[in-house]
Parts: sequence; C-alpha cells; structure tokens
Amino acid sequence: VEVEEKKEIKMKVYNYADTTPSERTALLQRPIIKTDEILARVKPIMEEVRRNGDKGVIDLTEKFDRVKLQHTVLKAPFDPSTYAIDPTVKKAIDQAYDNLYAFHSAQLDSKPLVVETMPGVTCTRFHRPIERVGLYVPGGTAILPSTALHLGIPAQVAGCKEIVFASPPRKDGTAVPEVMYVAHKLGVGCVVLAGGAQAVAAMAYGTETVPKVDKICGPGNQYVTAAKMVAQADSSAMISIDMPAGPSELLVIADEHSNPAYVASDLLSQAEHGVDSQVVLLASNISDAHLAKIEEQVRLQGEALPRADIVRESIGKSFVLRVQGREEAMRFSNLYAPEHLILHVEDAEDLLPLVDNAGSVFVGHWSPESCGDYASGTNHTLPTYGYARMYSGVNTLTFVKHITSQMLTREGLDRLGDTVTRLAEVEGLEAHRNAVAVRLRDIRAGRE
Ligand code: HSO
Ligand code: ZN
Repeated sequence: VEVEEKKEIKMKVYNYADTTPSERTALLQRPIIKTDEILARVKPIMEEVRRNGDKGVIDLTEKFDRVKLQHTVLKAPFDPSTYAIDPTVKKAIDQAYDNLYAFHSAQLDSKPLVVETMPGVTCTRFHRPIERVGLYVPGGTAILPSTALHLGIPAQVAGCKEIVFASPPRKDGTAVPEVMYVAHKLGVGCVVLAGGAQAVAAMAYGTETVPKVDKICGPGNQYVTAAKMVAQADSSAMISIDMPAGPSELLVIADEHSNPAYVASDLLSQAEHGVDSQVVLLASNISDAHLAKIEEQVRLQGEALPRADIVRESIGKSFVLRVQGREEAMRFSNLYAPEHLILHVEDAEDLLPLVDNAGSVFVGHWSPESCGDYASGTNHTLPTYGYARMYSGVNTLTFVKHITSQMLTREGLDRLGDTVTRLAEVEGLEAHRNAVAVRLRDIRAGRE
C-alpha cells in the first residue's frame, strides 16, 4: 500500500527587498472569491424560503445539513434543558460576557451631541437602536458560542428590541447548548435552527415563525456572505448588513526580541480556523537563526494539533516576509489591512500610532489573539479581505442609527435665511427658496 506522505507545516519565505512590484501586489492579494457563481447558487435558495417560509427552511436544512426538523424555531423562554452546560463553561462565558459588556457599553454616547453652528441655529445628533436584528452564529467545523456573545452583547447594549439568532442545528436536530445559554442570558427572543443562505433568507424576509429583521450581522461562509449581499440589494427585504466577510486572517509583526513559541502559537491559532485562513508573518530584521526557531515551533506545535490537517493546508498557503525594520513592516501591514494584527516587537505600544488599517490589534507578547477572540472585551467580528481599509468591526454603533435634528430661532433664521435662499436660487428650486422667503418677509416686516 502506498502511504501518502504528509506535507511539512511550513510557510513560504520571501525577502521584501528581493520582491518585484508584481510579487508585492500578489502578496497583498487574498484568494479570489467567485462571487457570480455563488450568487447564482444562493438566489434560488433564498427564493424558496421566501415562497415557502418555514417549510422552505425545513426542506433546505434537510437537503444541506441532512437534519430533519419538525420546527425550525425555538422561542423564548427556552426550556432550561436546551441550555444545560458544564458549570466551568458557564463561568467562562459569564466572565467573557462581563468584559465584553463593559467595553461595549462604554461605546455608547449617553448624551446627544448639541452644536450651535450660528447663534440661533442649533443642531443635534442622537441615536436610537435598530429595532430588530438577526445575528448569524456559524456552525461548520467548530461550534462558536463566542460569536453569539460577540454579536449579541453589542445588540443588547444598543437596546435592540428584538434579537434573533440563527445557527445550524446539530446532527441530532438540537441547538448547541452553549449558544442557547448565551441566547438565554442575552434575552434573545428566538433562535432559528438553520444555517447558510436559508437562515439569512428567513431573517431577511421573515416566515410564519421567524420575525423579519432590519439588519443582519455575523460571519459565515461564502454562501452566508452572498446571501447577506443578495438580501441587502433586494429592496423588498429592506435590510442592511454589517460588512462583507471573508476567511479569517492574521498578520504578525515579530522582531528578534519575540518569543518563537508564542509567535508560532498565534499563527497556528488563526490557521486552525479553516483551510482558507490566511496568516502572514512579517519578520522585522530577524536573524536566520531566530526565524528557524519560529519555523520549528510552527512545525512542532502544528503537528501536535487535533486540527493539524487544516493547519497544514492554511499554513502551506501562508507566508513569511522578511522586512527591514518595523516601519517597513507597518507600511506593508497597512497596505494588507489585516483583520487581526499582532505586534510581537519590543516596545510594541509605540507602533500603535502607525496603524492605519487593521480590524483589531494585539499589543505585545502577552496579548494573544485568542484573548480577543473570546474574552478580553473587544469584538471578534472584524473586517477581512482588506475591508479593514474602510469598515470597522462590529461594535455597539453597528446596532444603532443616528438621527439629527435642528431648531432655528427667529433670529437664527434671520441670520441664515439669505444663505439658503441664494443656494436654492442656484439650484433652481423655487419652492425651497420660498419656504425661507415667506418667513423672512414676516421677520423683516417686524411681524410675529
Ligand atoms: N478568530 C475568529 C473568531 C473566533 N475564534 C471565534 C475563535 N472563536 C474570527 O475573528
Ligand atoms: Zn479565532
């Protein structure tokens, strides 16, 4: 029998100074997502849910997840048997909850913003929660109750009236108890036992038992992302989404002071998410000997992981880039715009002012990404694929909208009126001009 030899767990190594401009561009690229193909597959699924409601969701769950459900929705109050979990896990979830709650409640401005732009012209801005939100908690190769926390807490803090969770059922048709515990703790109204595009469609359009929501958030595979985009583009769904999402990523900047075992452990922690995870190591003025130690740790720790086969693939597609100094490293990092950035360098906090594009930053070697993934307080739903250039990660403001108001006094309108009438004339909008002019006539004639 032929024994297939397993590939070594190893990243490719490049030297930045030796790369051509086109190689540099290629290093910044993420794997291409074939959007058209996926959109074409997602649309009929969503159409089926839209037409057949709950029955559509149940049929699709049977087809894709091979689970036959009687009901696709669990409504609060949930039966305590659905969220019976190990007490040590409960304690850990509770601790994570407290930290996330503290950080996310500090993000909400408690007082409205009030600015008197001119005497008598007062502008204000205040926020209101988005009423109904749908939070997608992925299933797949790992169960992710942490994602339920990271999406649910900001929604709860923002004051959303209706929070809906969607998450694929387990093989036996039940919900993941840890996810249910989070749902119970957060006061979530209903949990849709479905994944993929069918779950997104159920929340976007509503069914007999799933309430229609106004915004859908949360990470997911390519089908989930495509479904969110289809729903957002469909004016009959009238929803918004948090951000486009791609496979998870990590960029580490390490120097000669870094601890090879720690650096390797961080790279592997992200690489284990999936075969398409991207991890990048920027080696800043690192000696051959130090880099060899990191590579050895990646191999040793990687081989020992239960998910070694996933890591073998994702690490195989990842790379080390040797750069000259931390400024060069930061320049590359800002162009790459990683979802997660870990600074394994001396005086790491001095690099923070140079960070222009990143989802979340882990400063110094006592700050593994795992802490942010679970329990430090920051959110782990972050922009990938380079979208950190223009998107923020999920935060409390993801779940509110801002409303502005203005109030002018008689004197304020007297002061501002001519500016407005002149601009209305330029635009040829006579009714606009007149709305001010009728009042100005009274003011200037001394009429009340
Ligand atoms: N690193 C993931 C979040 C996560 N990690 C959940 C573990 N569980 C995406 O940023
Ligand atoms: Zn993670």
